[in-house]
Amino acid sequence: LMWPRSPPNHKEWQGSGTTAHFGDIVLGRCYTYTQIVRPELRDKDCQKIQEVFLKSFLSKDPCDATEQDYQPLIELANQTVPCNKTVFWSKTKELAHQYTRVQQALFTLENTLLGYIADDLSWCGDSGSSEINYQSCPTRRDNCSSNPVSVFWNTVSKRFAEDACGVVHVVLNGSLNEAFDRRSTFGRVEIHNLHPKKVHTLQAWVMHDIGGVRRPVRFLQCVKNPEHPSCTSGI
Ligand code: 2NF
Repeated sequence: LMWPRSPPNHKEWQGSGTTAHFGDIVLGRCYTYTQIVRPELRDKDCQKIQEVFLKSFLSKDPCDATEQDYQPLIELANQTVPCNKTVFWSKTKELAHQYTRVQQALFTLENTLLGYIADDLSWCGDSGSSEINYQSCPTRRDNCSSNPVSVFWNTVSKRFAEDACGVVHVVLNGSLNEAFDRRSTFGRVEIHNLHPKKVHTLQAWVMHDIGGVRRPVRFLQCVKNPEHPSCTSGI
């Protein structure tokens, strides 16, 4: 007979541990979002969402998280963003959110239920215990790219992009040498999961003077969709 291992009291991993009061924050943010921010979602079951979120990573190896781990959570949240209202961002988090705070019909991922709940939180568990690890969580420095947080963002970002339709927008940082970074979530995941039959235009807003440095534009406003005649320019 094996007792579950007690949580380590030393730092097992290099990253910071699960955010203190993780479960309460998830529940509170879920209620804030569904009751106050988007009351049309008031019938969502936040207790269930919290339970399913915790189940998606507890008692599992935190270097072996998978997209499937988050499928039940994604299905519970089941939120549709209207066509023409999706806003991606890369290295422009503050600015993009300032913009969607004013333009409330627009949605970044963090303006959807799951993005709102998880933004800036950290979480992980352990395969040998059913406890939350508040001490430390693995990162890429631990040679652990399939950690629960990274896999969560890759999975929900992919789904967010797959669901996008009409004209979609991306806010990029024109003060960097490369506003479009292929290694970012936008460059690695989101752009590759837009459906050409649904998304006819990707409009990039390349914002200059972020951080006060102006550099030449290297990115055009429209990604070509060969099937759509109105879209004539490419990357
Ligand atoms: O934390 C978020 N809210 C978040 C994280 C990852 C991805 C949001 N996203 C979604 C958003 F919806 C945007 O459309 O992807 C887009 C932004 O990601 P990006 O990688 O293109 O932009 P960055 O400014 O380079 O990164 C944004 C934040 O996400 C973290 C990164 O450290 C920064 O704090 N991040 C990016 N990739 C990962 C990853 N694989 C990541 N954190 C963990 N694992």
